[in-house]
Amino acid sequence: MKQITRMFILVFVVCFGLIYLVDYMNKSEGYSGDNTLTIYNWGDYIDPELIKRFESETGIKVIYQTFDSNEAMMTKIKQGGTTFDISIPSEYAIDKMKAEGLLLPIDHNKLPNLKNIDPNFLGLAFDPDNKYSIPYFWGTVGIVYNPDLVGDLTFESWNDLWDEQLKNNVFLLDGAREVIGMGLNSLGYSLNDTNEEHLQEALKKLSLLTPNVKAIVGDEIKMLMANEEAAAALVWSGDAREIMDENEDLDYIVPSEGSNLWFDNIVIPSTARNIEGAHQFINFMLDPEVAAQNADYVGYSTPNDAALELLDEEVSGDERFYPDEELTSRLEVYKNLGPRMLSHYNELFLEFKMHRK
Ligand code: SPD
Repeated sequence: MKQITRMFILVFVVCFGLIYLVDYMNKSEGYSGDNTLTIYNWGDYIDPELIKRFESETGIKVIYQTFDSNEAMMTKIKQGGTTFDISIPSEYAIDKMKAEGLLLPIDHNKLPNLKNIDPNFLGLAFDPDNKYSIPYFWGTVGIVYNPDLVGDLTFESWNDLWDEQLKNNVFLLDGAREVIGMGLNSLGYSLNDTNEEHLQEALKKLSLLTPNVKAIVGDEIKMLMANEEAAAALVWSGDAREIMDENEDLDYIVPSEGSNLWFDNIVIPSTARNIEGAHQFINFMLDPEVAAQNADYVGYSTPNDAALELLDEEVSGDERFYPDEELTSRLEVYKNLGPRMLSHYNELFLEFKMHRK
């Protein structure tokens, strides 16, 4: 009898253990074994061939998911339940994630290729010792336009987008900081402004842009602009380069009032399970040949000096995408404005979007 009871307890413990394990793995979406690496990246932000190469060189299987804004990415990582090993937030999001304990420290000893990064991209204010983040791509925000479709506009100022010749002919990228920032910059204010009167003024100004806005779109903005579906668009610089590779008639400018200089860095979120694999991936992406291939594929500007040397001079010497000091001095980096103000920017952006409907 005793033996039957023991058997019964053993079977019960094993079954309970299995149920617990399956439940845990289900909750941990993205986790399917030790030798996997779950990457959470912006859409269209890596050459897929490089993922295959990383897998075959390391034997690590990559699980890949994408996001379309820093805000969506931070919400998902905060929710937990997904074991992301790698993500690629922008500077103000890195600062926020650091403050909220959402990032793990990175061991520089495991990154021999870190030496390839231009020192100008290291030690920036949002992560002074690069304890939590390693440079991936950087760029600006500006206007891509089709000279054949913009009447007599020459495009120097943000205010050109408000011109009545552009009725229903402008796309905007779907980003709260970018759109509110454009509104603020067009009025001569900082894109980190937190003065409520200025923010309301910017919202009012943006509402006047509504008749010109054909759509607010995600990554499809590249295909739409290359196919000449609108005359002008608010875009990130790398997307402009990709559009211009597809359609050579288009041009990109950073408006005279100033704009945003941004940095997207690789991080290891606190949800990570494969910390060793995450370091292997970061070091792989820092390899000059890999970084050059990636920059060629996605169109964004690389902070990797050794990779830059491998790029076509036509690309690395293009001041629209590798701006000179004069232009850079007119640019501002987004600050982490704190959770309340960042939510307020999101609310204002939603209000602008609602106004369009
Ligand atoms: N295809 C998406 C590319 C993402 C670029 N990130 C820009 C972030 C600016 N804050």
